[in-house]
Amino acid sequence: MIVFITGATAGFGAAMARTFVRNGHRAIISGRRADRLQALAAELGEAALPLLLDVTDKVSISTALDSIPADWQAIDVLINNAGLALNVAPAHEASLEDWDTMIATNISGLVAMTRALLPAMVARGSGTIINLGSVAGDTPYPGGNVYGATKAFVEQFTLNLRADLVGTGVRATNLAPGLCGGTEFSNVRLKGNDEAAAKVYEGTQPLTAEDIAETAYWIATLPPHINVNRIEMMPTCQGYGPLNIKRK
Ligand code: NDP
Ligand code: 8X3
Repeated sequence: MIVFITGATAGFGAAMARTFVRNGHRAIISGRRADRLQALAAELGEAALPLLLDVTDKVSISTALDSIPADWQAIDVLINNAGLALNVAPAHEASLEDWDTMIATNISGLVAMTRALLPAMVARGSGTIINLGSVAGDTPYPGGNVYGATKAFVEQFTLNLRADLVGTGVRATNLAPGLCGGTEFSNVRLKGNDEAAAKVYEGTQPLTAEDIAETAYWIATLPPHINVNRIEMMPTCQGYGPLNIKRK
């Protein structure tokens, strides 16, 4: 199997690349940080193809895809994992630039990658697309504003893919994790404030990147007649809370 992973330079994406390669598959690993890509490629050897790619830049996407060697082009699995949250400010204080970046990455980038790789899967009559959603796509929380909304888009886009792809042999899954530690997610969200990022996970046993990688691997290797439409997973220590009511 050949898996194409966006955002493989850290977190879930790097763990997914390791999981697929460990199980005998090939991984196209992509991201913006060349040094990280080269290090992971060196670790994984010939089973990995590093591709410098910014999902927010259509020229970068087409240049990267055009450079894929012929024997790597039959991509079986696309994992749209590249994504980010920026800040936890309430909507009336949040930066519009942060909002635009989240929309460009989590929505437009994911859509562009899907549109680029989907036709070949349909033509071959098989393929799996796994989109990284989030519990934030279903469950609102203070400061989640645009991040949660981008993940709601990911979920509905994935389900609409299912509607279009029935009968093509191509599968689509929205994989929506909750609290997950050991990645750069909170460091990115809190703009490099590592102390505040560490506090997000204090006193918890969060999911790990390996948990998500194993789940993605399971979804991708199910028999072809099975499509997991959506899967939401949380650490056992996380759950739902009551609705918020401001009392006088
Ligand atoms: P990390 O910050 O550890 O990794 C994010 C990856 O996305 C990096 O490899 C980064 O690579 C890449 N990326 C960011 N922007 C771009 C871009 N413009 N073009 C290409 N690649 C990009 O985060 P996680 O591994 O934790 O998160 C991965 C996904 O899972 C995200 O979509 C996130 O929203 C989602 N998620 C995370 C949860 C968590 O708690 N950690 C929970 C639920 C969902 P580079 O900077 O090199 O480009
Ligand atoms: C990441 C999980 O709860 O920080 O998508 O939004 S959360």
